[in-house]
Amino acid sequence: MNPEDVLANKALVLTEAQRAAYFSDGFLILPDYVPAPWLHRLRSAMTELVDRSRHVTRSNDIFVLEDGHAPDNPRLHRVTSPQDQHPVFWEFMCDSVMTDLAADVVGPDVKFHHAKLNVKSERGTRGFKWHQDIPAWPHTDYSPVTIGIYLTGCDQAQGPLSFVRGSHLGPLHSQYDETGAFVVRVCEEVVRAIPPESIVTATGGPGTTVLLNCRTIHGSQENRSNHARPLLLPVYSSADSFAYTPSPIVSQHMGDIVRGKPARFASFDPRPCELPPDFRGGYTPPWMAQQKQEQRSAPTLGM
Ligand SMILES: O=C(O)CCC(=O)C(=O)O
Repeated sequence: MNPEDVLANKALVLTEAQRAAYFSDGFLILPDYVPAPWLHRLRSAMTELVDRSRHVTRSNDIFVLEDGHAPDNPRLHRVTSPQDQHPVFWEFMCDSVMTDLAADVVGPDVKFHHAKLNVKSERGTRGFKWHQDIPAWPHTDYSPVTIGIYLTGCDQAQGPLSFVRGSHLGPLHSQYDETGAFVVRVCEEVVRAIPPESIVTATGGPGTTVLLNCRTIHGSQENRSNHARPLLLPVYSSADSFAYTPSPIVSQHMGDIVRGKPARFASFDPRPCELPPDFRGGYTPPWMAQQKQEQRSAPTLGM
């Protein structure tokens, strides 16, 4: 569904000014949005999953481990598809606290695509270079929105998300490097052209929530603090927006309608999107692809 049709529906939880800001900036930050009882349940569920990871020795389809991970010191980069691992996450992703918010920016009929929980353990978990999301999971239009929830809050030292204001209205940049590797980052030439004044960083208390359009350039830095930075990241789209490549992250819930009704016709946006590699052959999490690229080339500037 295109933004004009979304805006023809009355907003449910956002003000019209907030919706206008989302569509003009490509992101929106909502301080302390998720209520404390939900945060409590989500953090308990996360603790259970972190406990499950203690005896995992290599990254796998569920847990992406960080350097130093050990049974007595679990260090996680990510839990992939947490909604498939613990029922509380799926209950939350289907609750109106999420689906009404998604509806305000994708329209009343909302479809779930995938989710991850970027735990980003303390003291050294890597950042994520500047990138755009949609080339990893192209859709027939650009309605997909990632809703990011800081489960315990995030300060400047914890590697918060940063966004380039208005970049969703510009071009989609290649996420491949010069060797043809899909590294999920834009090249240095693009990074150098980012006006510093257009960069906005999302910090905030527990429950602070960000809405991120799938075309917006964003990234994050290393977590240098003594605290993990758990960020839950469900992705939704309009029901009439369809992914047309195999997803890098799979879920039993992919394609579920979590609000409203299924579409009978697809929505199309003619702006082109570079295709990702065929993930049926395997998926390298972005940090690993970026790390391999850095090992191949000299250190670079930027995130
Ligand atoms: O967790 C982070 O710091 C970055 C996440 C991100 O940019 C993404 O998942 O697209």
